[in-house]
Amino acid sequence: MTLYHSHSSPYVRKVMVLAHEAGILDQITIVENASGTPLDAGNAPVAANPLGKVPTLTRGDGAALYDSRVICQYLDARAGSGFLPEGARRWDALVLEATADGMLDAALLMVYEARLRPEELRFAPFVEGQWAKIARALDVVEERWMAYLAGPLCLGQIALACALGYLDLRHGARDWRATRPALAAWFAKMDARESLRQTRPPAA
Ligand SMILES: N[C@@H](CCC(=O)N[C@@H](CS)C(=O)NCC(=O)O)C(=O)O
Repeated sequence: MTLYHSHSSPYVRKVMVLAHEAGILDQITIVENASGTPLDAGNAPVAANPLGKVPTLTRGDGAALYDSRVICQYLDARAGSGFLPEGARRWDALVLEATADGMLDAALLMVYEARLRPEELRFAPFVEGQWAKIARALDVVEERWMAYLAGPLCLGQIALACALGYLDLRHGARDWRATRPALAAWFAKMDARESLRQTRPPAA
């Protein structure tokens, strides 16, 4: 399998953490710096993924898989690692992943607004609206998800850890930990896992 990769992409990191935890990293060949932006596809694998995004995974038979949710489920099924649990926990895992990915989508839009849009066209309420989504999601995790987070590792938890890592990388000044001590404590433990340590993004 070949993974189109970018060291700063939190969605790629989800896939790498899952592959690491599932013990199948050695089955994946990495194509580094394979990303682009909505303005310039750059090195993005557009032939395999018309959306021009990473992560994209090509299988041995040539089929391309995207996005990170599909790739994570594929790798989990292939490895038999059970990070997408059966039973009631399955829906919790998927909702947690959707919540984490939604935070990432909002966080990335904030970055694109600052990086890609000319200064005179920037719209601060749009940026603050994205942060409001993230803040609400963080509050919900702090208030309702801590018991779930104490349970066995799942792909929702992996996605959440990657989302929190990305908030630290790109939006550290917003200090998400200030009013979410339980989540901060969970992340401190999670972030110390070898899979998270091995996939740390380069400093901003
Ligand atoms: N929903 C996708 C999001 C992937 C994504 O947005 N990746 C970014 C890099 S962090 C990208 O490739 N952006 C290029 C673009 O939007 O054109 C996933 O979960 O894989």
